[in-house]
Amino acid sequence: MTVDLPTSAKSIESEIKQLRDEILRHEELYYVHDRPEISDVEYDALVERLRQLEEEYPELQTPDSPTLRVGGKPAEGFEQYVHRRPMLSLDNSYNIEDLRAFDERCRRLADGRAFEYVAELKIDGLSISVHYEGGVLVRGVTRGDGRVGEDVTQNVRTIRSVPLRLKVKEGGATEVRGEAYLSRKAFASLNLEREEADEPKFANPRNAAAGTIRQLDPKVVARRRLDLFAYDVLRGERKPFATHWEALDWLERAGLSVNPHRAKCSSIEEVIEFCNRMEAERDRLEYEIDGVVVKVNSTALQDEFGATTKAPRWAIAYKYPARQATTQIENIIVQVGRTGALTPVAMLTPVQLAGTVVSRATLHNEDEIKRLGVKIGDWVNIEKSGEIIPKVLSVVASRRTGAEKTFRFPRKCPVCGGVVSRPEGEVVARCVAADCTAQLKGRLLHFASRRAMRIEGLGDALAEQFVQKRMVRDVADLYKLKLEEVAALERMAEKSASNLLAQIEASKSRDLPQLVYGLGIRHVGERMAALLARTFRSLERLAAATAEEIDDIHEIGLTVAESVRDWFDDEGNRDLCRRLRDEGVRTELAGGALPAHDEAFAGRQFVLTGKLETLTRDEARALIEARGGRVTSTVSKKTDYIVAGEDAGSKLDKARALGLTIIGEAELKEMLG
Ligand code: 0OX
Repeated sequence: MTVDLPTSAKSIESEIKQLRDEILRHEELYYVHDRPEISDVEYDALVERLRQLEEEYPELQTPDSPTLRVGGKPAEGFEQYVHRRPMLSLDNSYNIEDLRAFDERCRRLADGRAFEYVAELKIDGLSISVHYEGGVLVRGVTRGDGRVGEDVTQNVRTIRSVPLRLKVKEGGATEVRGEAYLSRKAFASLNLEREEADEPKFANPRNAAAGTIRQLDPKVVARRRLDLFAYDVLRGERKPFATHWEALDWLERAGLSVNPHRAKCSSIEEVIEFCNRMEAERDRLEYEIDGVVVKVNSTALQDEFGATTKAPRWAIAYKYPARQATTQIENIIVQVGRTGALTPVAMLTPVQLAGTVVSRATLHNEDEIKRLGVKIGDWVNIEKSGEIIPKVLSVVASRRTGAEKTFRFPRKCPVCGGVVSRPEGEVVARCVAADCTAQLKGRLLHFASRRAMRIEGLGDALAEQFVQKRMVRDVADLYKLKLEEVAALERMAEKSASNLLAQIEASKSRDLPQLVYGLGIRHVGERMAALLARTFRSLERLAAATAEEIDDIHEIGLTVAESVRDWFDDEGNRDLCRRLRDEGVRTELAGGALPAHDEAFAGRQFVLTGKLETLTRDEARALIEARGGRVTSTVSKKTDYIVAGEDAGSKLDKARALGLTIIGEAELKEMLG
């Protein structure tokens, strides 16, 4: 599209085009080729610059602009979409005999004609169809029941390995099908975040991917970093290539990510070899797979073989042996974590599973026990996937004897007998007793953990004794422990007691982010703690901050802000902070004194408004923050400087009304030196 514009605007148009091409090139390098040339920060800066230009010149925005990857508003729900050609599922095979039987049927159907197979990985995600019109992404749809899916276009746009414009010339309608998935890394970091935020974790990457694609807020989807491996292409309802192999090549040329582990095989023996080879590789891959998909290469033969209502006759999934086992539940216990959350755990008759002996499996929560209908004494299927704790999948109903006992979820804390509360709409039940020893033990262990105050040697057994013997009532008491009393504990020699005290002493100089994280404030994980610490620079200042001031921090939302405020509003917690400081625990951010001219910034609040001449808002923010200043979005009496650019609006008026110091970009730059 060309737009008639005056010459200066023409140069804007060319800048926009250049930026767009540059961004697309970096996206492809990063997401498709895994070979980034620039840092995330540089990439974000490019996208931000483009977003600003497009905001100013909306007529220059194009439907394939990378800025469209995020920015959509949360959806109300998803529209249904009828697939032009059904998205079939796959017949499964679990052993080599099944594969040979599949081969025999194919050979019978081919009736003497020679043919090849393509073997490719079966990615453990969910199938998605992506529609392009004239090469531009117009729609993304879930598989649904195969006939009708849901329109999740906004979410599919956030997948960086899905190009918004195909790299090859394409007229008309093209449909790309593929498997959307979360890499192990993205899954682990998502679950870590959820754990820190006290939200239920996803059981595996597939569930996480499925939950993510149906998220109503595309911004949430964008953060979770879904990926997609393409495995099929259609034009209209037809397959445009003579072979599947060529289709995969074309997809790659079109800029999609196609899984590199694939093989053209001229016999089922070669397919079997591929299956075995990849099984050995399986755990080294960056994503989870559940087997291999075997497809007849020739699309003409595929059409001839046809499909049942459910699955094509020309393809089969060879599933790897599951990481599942069957065993008996001997008991169900309920653990109480540091936040008071009650987690039911099945104690199992030990069973060998994927290389380890498993004797417990999580039942997550009360609703999960109901959903599974599980009783004590039941035989159950359990699953272990990746690094996560084994979980109970289902009850083997046929093995019931009638002797199984119904499990009653406790109404009182199993450790302290305190009140258990489960607010409406929440799945997690919590002990709300302030003096619950299980919570205290959990808090001690969290405080002492490696990423918090790193007190080596303070493990489960010791924490248990400290709590039971009432030697420690909160984390500050750790700093009051005496050598004699620690040495007198079970299995404690003088030497290890003095080592422990040395560790506790050393923990006093951990930096503020570790301390804030160690306090175990709900919703404050490691990253949030670091942001809070770097912004407020001392525990005292953080304790005095209003929820609004905390919410003003870029990347921190209201839930966290309110949770922090609530925590510090508690008199007991404030007292705890005072005692920590009195014991000599560092409550100021380390990093040395700031250079003299930074006094102008340290601890000062800035508000940016209007359009600055040369700096973007993000650049100005970064420069101010680097000097220890703080950028907030609301003008208040506490604002030290308001930096006003062109077209500054109501914030400037408010600043004038409050008599605040108003500066321009030039003065800001002068301050920055
Ligand atoms: C996967 C995958 C899924 C086409 C014909 C029926 C299934 N999970 O990686 N599906 C297909 O193929 C469709 N291929 C795959 N690789």
